[in-house]
Amino acid sequence: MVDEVKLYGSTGDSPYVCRVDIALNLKGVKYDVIKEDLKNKSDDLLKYNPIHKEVPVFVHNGKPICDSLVIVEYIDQVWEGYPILPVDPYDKAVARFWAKFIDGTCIPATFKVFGNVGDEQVLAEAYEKLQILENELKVKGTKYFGGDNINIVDIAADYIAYWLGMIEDTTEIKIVTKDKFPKITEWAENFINCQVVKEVLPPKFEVPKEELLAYFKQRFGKA
Ligand SMILES: N[C@@H](CCC(=O)N[C@@H](CS)C(=O)NCC(=O)O)C(=O)O
Repeated sequence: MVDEVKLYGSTGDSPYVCRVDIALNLKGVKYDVIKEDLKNKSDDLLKYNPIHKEVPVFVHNGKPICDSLVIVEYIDQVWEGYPILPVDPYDKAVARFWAKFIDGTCIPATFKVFGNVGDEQVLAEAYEKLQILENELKVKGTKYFGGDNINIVDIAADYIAYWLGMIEDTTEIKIVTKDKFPKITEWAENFINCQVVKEVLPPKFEVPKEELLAYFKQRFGKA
């Protein structure tokens, strides 16, 4: 039987959707992309992800899976070839820990900076979380979080490598500087230049500064 593989993404390219693109590219899986307009979600998206109503949704032979990192793990288990998670149970648990830390702690901390411009405490919190990643890269001393090759931790951090810089450029609020976070900067450069990543990264976006800041303020600003 030929696998039917569909990825519901969005017209505004998302780092969460891109995680799935990277995983599929690593495994060499062919798939169809359905681009959702998030302001006018399709019935299929609402049916497949009724809880969060978000992309990405991955549909494999008619069965939907939601949440980018869950999808990445699923892809790793279903398709052989490139190991996206370590095979050793301990190493796998450690990789999951870091992917979760990046997803649930580091990324939201940076969102808050753009939603609370000028708030020194919010900025200090983002620095504190990113410093943990900086230290981890320093201790590992490898090209990627995954070692010589990317793994789920690098994929989880795609937003930090690519989208964060675009948001910083647009808003003129710089969080990750080479001086403050040399290891993250070096890692980001390596990551976006990794062939399998480069092939699926969306083009740079252009959103007016005011629109972008208003979005972050509304979603992540302190009440
Ligand atoms: N935890 C989710 C987050 C996905 C997410 O935030 N998706 C955004 C696009 S970047 C979305 O679909 N938002 C729905 C909306 O804007 O209504 C994941 O990792 O897949």
